[in-house]
Amino acid sequence: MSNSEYVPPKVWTWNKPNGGKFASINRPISGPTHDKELPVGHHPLQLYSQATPNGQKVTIMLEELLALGHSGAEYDAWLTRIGDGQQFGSGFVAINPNSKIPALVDRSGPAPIRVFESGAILLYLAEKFGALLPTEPGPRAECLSWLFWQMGSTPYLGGGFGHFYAYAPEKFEYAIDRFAMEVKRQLDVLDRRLAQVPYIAGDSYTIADIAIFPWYGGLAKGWVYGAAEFLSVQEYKNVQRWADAIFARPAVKRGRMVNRISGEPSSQLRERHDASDFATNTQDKLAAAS
Ligand SMILES: N[C@@H](CCC(=O)N[C@@H](CS)C(=O)NCC(=O)O)C(=O)O
Repeated sequence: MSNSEYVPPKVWTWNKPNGGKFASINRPISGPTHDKELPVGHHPLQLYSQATPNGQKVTIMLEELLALGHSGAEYDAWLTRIGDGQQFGSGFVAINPNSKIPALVDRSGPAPIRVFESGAILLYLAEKFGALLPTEPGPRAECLSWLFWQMGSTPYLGGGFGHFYAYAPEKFEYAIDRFAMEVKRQLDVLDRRLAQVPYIAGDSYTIADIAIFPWYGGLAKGWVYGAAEFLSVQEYKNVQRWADAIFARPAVKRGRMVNRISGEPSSQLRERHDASDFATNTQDKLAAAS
């Protein structure tokens, strides 16, 4: 496949795999591919997810809420293996018609409430527990502006830069240049903001930090796409300082482990059903016990 020879046909048709890393799960149609009910645990909140940056936002939020003493934030985190297409099971599609993790069901009330889209989940939880979202109109607007900034900006980092830098079957200079430029611009937006304030929304830690950290903190720390050197991330000193401060939080460390299926076995808590699971059910402990 040579990109320079490609002439788009009059009408696009889905007649061949595109060869990219996720070719086997990409489809131009939505809806379930198979019947599969979702498991339900005992806690009020049921999360179906994987520890990608979007998944981490929610598990970090839930661990932060529990650390603040909100026992109603107890949750079961079920692993949804997106590489295996589990997001296309009928039960998953019923709670997220967009077939993407994370998806949450709140079963604490008379009828279950489904929430999908990580930004909507963060907002739902912040409002439900009255936490990590300022109540004053000005700070609240600032927090929500940055939350929605993340939701709108990150597709250029993930679907744009990450896809062409790390996953596409060939390296296309045009695409990598275009998205590297945009991602560096985004990092500069954050760096200038964080030169003025300790946290993204101002003086306090909020859902804006929780939304932005797994992507841009992860990029700054070299965890995302292995692109730290390529993007000269060490230049963004304020982003680095902020990322270090967020990563130092125990709830952030725990949240990053939940539904993780790669990396050090001791960092992988594939399913979380109880706070004690962090001490007893990580992959290293399970391997030692078997
Ligand atoms: N805007 C969505 C994006 C979610 C998303 O892209 N999830 C990815 C993992 S990070 C996924 O489930 N991919 C599986 C697929 O596309 O089939 C959100 O923030 O929740």
